[in-house]
Amino acid sequence: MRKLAVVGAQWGDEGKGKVVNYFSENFEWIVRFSGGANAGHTIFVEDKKYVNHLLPSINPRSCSKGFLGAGMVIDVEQLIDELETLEADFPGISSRFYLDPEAFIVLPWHKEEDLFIEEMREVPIGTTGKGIGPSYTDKVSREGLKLYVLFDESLLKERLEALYHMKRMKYNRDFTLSFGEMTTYLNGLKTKLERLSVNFTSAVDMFRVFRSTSILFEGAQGVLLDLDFGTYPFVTSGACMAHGVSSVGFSTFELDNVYGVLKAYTTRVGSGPFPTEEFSEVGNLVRERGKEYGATTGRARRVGWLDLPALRYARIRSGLTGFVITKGDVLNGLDEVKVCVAYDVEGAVKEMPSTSYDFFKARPIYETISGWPSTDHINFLKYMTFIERETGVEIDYISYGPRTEEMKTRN
Ligand code: 2SA
Ligand code: MG
Repeated sequence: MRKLAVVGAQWGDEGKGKVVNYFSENFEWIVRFSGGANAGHTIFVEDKKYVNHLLPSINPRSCSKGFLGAGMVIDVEQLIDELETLEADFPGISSRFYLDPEAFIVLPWHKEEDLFIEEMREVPIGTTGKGIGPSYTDKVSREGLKLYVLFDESLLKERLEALYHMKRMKYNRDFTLSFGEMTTYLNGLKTKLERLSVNFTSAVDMFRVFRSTSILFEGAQGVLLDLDFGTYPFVTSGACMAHGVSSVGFSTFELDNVYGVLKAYTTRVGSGPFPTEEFSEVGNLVRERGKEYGATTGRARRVGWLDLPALRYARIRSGLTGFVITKGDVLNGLDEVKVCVAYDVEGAVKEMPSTSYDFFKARPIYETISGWPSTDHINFLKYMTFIERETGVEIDYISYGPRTEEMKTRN
């Protein structure tokens, strides 16, 4: 049965939610494998817009199911909010979501920590403030709380107490919620989750089911924000590339396709290198037209031209087998469009950065091409052919608007 991964090919916000939602009809399971409520995946059901931060972008109208894998960090309160929003329109939908009990919990302490660590940084990363970094930090340093602790009273007490102790020692400060308040808070969330009839089932127990069914793996953020291969340290703390499927028990060799979602231009939220950033009026125009504001934080996104060296890098780092291009329509009507074809890295021309550090030193070398009045126009077709030739990856699908149905195959 078919296995497809959809990942962001740039710095996130390429339109993965919409793309996943388009494909979701043909998949039994939609699986999120990394990240947390820092993501903002927008889907439309008829005219109504839903922004999911944690829930996989299942199609509420079909019978597909969603799985939240062990590589995720889960803000349980946010999860309940999202479930309740969907429940109001699709009663019973919670029972179509499954959580791996091995996933980590994002606590209010983590969100608080996220904010004050940002204040302490000489150059803030521009995080979403959703507690992602601190929660993954606790995971790696072995102080984190996995979801299963919610269901064992004495274990919860033991782990929470140890964590609270560590945090207060480490930062020499108090947190808004005390240890006792946090226990009450988590017990309240547990009761709500039980009422919502969401499932707790590990990927181990899903092994057979997952092998015999179709799965769409829904990536979060984009390759260039990946903890290992993005523009470190200006990255998120999770896996943004297809290798993240290993946390659900899959090898990337089991994937039939890895689609990179590619926006016809580039955006980035937060700090860090962005070689093709455009500060001119055109940049502002694209931001307004493309509604380039964070789906989670509402922050204005930085906007720039398409960056081919970055895409070549993304292709190799993430083993992309195809592209889905989005938002070409946002550039409709521009006389000219610039494309970065190579970088000047300290005087040397490079087609592709060798390491993530090259992004910090890169100056874009542009080619200017003619714009298009609509995405059906020959100039947009030429633009796509140019991208394909220059990256060696075919564009298989074209999205020409925010709605799920506004999508067609390339040929
Ligand atoms: P974090 O919060 O620790 O993951 O932040 C670290 C960096 O990762 C960036 N990041 C994102 N970039 C684009 N889109 C994201 N999701 C939201 C959206 C963001 C929003 O869909 O618009 O609403 O602001 C996302 N999540 C994390 C972040 O900007 C930092 O650079
Ligand atoms: Mg987004």
